[in-house]
Amino acid sequence: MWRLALSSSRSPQSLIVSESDAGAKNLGKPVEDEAVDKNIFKDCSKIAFYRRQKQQLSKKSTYRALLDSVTAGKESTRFQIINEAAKVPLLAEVYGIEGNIFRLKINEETPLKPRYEVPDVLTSKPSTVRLISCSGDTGSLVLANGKGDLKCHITANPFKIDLVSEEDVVMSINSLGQLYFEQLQIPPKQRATKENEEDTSDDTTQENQEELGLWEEKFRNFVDVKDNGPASIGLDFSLHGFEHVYGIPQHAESHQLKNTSDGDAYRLYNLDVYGYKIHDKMGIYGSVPYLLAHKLGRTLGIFWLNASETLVEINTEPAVKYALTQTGPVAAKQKVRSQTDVHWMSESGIIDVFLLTGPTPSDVFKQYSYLTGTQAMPPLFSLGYHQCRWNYEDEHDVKAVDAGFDEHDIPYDVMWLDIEHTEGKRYFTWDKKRFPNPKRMQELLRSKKRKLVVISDPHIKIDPDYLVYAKAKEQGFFVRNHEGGDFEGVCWPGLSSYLDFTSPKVRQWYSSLFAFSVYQGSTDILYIWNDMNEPSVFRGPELTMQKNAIHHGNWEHRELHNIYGFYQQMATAEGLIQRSKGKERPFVLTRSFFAGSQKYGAVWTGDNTAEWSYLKISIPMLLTLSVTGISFCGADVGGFIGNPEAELLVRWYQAGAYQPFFRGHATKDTKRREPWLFGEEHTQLIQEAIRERYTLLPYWYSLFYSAHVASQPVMRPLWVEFPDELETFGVEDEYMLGSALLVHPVTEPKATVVDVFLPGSNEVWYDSKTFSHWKGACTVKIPVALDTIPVFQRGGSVVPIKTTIGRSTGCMTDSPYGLWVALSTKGSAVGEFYLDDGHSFQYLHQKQFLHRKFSFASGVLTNSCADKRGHYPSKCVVEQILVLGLKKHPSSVTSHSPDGKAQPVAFTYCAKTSTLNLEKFSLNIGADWKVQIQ
Ligand code: NBV
Repeated sequence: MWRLALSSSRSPQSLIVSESDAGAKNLGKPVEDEAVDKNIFKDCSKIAFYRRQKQQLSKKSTYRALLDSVTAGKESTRFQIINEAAKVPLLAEVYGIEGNIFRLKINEETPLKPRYEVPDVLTSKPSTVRLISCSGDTGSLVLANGKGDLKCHITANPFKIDLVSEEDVVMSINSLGQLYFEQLQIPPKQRATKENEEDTSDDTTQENQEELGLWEEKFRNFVDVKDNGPASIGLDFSLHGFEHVYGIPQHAESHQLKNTSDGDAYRLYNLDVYGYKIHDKMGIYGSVPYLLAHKLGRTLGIFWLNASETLVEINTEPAVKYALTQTGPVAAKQKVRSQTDVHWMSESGIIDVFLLTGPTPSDVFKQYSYLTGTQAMPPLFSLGYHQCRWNYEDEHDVKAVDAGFDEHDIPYDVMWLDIEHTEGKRYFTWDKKRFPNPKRMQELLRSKKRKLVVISDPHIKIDPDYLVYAKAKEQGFFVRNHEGGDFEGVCWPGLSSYLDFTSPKVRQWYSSLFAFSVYQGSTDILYIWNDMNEPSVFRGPELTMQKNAIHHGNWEHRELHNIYGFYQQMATAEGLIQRSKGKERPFVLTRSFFAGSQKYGAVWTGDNTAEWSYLKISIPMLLTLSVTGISFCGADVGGFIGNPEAELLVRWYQAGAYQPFFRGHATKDTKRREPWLFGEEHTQLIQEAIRERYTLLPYWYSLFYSAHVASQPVMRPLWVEFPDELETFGVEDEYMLGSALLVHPVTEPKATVVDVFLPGSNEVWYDSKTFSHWKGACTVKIPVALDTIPVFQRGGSVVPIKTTIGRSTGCMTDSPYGLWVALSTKGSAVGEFYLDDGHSFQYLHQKQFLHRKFSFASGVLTNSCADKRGHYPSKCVVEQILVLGLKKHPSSVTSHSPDGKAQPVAFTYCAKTSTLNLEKFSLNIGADWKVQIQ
């Protein structure tokens, strides 16, 4: 049984209150500027299944495949594997999946009871392709995909699988013999009663029992009683020729994964870590058990579909090794192929792993989204700027802040309300004193085409008079404790129960709470934020739920911990869709997430700190999320904890304006920091940064469309765009937005210059402000003042922009467009543009969208249709075209409109910067036209 921790910690993690405080107003307040108390959280040495695997693996008992057991089914090829320790063989299944994916499943053939297989993550049952079994020798089996260019070469003894692509072994599985599988056992107590049937003698001492944590595991004052006993699994993957691996968010770490030393694995365990430490591999709010590897000529993915606590060890051996020569004792250089070994370990479940074979980064993105879905198409407003604070106090405060934006001519789209807007942290209610008339407040926002987001956490205050609680209680919708009662834990409202979002019935019911008739005071401009859904449980072990709490289907929490938050966001998004009768796109921000969360909305990086180092690490953190499918991600601008100085705040706005989810947020005890509170100069700088965001909205929206339909991340590490350039593989202080813009945010105080790496020997790059240009494959020193945001446009691209900024995205619907055409070294450029109504599903169901293509070649810019299926009438015109890199002063510029009319276009040309500016131009964005430059 679990006992409560008596936390002696003074850290912010001790938002933990004494029992008597539970439900009272003073729920403990964060202690500012205090580092994370890491003792609250486990490191590897405190994790029993880690210790067991290490201990057992050192004994080197290898598995062998029983190849005479092979059966080739319609979907998969199955065979048994066994080692001396295993009582019965395991069943291995290899599947070929459409799009050059292999799936390997290993489970017990007939476990004592079913083991958890993660549901609801795969978008649909992946289509299998038949694998052809080619003759191996007696000790091996070769399975090939249809074309025969990809093969799984299975060696019987010791059991190993090589993934072979065109005769090249790209990956080996279990070549290090780390396959580990704890088969379910009868609990010792029951075993003892069956004395005669089995030998019950236990060779392990009490001490060793504790060390192994088989049926019980202690941590601080908590005891985890494990009814199912040990059930952990593990497997190793050797990636041949790979030195660069990425992914497995969420960690406050570098984009490129680091080697782990013993006891320092990347942990995937969703936890609420206030002010998390940076450059640390501890688990924070979300988990995507998906790793990418890249080398020249190939990108691979390993998707480990398991929702229990997971650890990942990485070991990269570079390409050059020193070895003794055979002829003498002198150390000599010996060229060996580099290799990265990845070792996955999970507490329970089965081995279910997808091998994504690429070969390009773009192929791997498609393969992963084929399995887990693409980024949801966000409503346009959600790409604008969001203003949040814990808390905007009352309606009056909201009104004043909203007005502040207009007074300072700063666009913004969304006002956010944190937990204090509710009646005693009862979600779906309003504090009557502070927010007596929520509809009136929303009407005010609506009048400026702005929106409201309010918070809705998964814990529900235990209060029989609270309707949400009463209904959920009555229907048995809460997670249960080990003893069978409702699980109770302390969170913001005091003693609370937690909705069991893993149950489809609970999700359906929760979704129904968002109906306008049920959620009093809500209107169609209100959207949702799911916080604390790791789930966060004050005074729980590691501030989360006991692992032996019970969910729908009688599954223990340990089986599915990492997917709990995913389900809440799923139910919330569904609720918002339903309230509009299926018409409107939802917007839901979640703190906790899992593989596939991209289908339901946006993710942010939680409680960061107002320090330069946190601004800096936001880039790799977001890049990692982006390559693992979650394009709509951001970090709290300004840093949630603490008070940023004006310079840091300005730099953070500048960086945030170029990150996908753009929200300013601050914790309770910080000083107010609305953009206009730092003096005129800084107000203007922040205003400019936000306005740049709005200028680029058409580009952002088009990129999100490409993420949605073509699986390409919005924010891309350089290696994704330049996969053949080694120099890009480790870059994480700059990145690409789509394929056209390179952004290098300033993340150092008092910077006067930044070193910007411009990749690609065939590329030319243009400074987006000064229009200076450089050939690629060099590092340039860019002088920066406080108003500089280093952004470079890649030659060969066309970027659509808005030329007039309004108060919010909604106010800009009819405003004109501009095109930034940056010519390549060959004098050409291409780009795309996507538009729809910005809020409904009509783009999907009625094909009401506009997808255009711009191309520039031989002096002619053409606007043509990129997708004939789409139709969307737009009155908007392109009124300005800027051509960068035009070497020659044109003699004339003529536009050719759809009706065949040719008209001269007024232009200015600057020889110094080689730029041509077409103004007073006016042609419909959705029409076919040409502009000829002579
Ligand atoms: O709801 C309050 C905060 C919220 O503002 C923040 O963004 C979340 O990450 N929430 C965490 C709970 C309390 C944090 C101390």
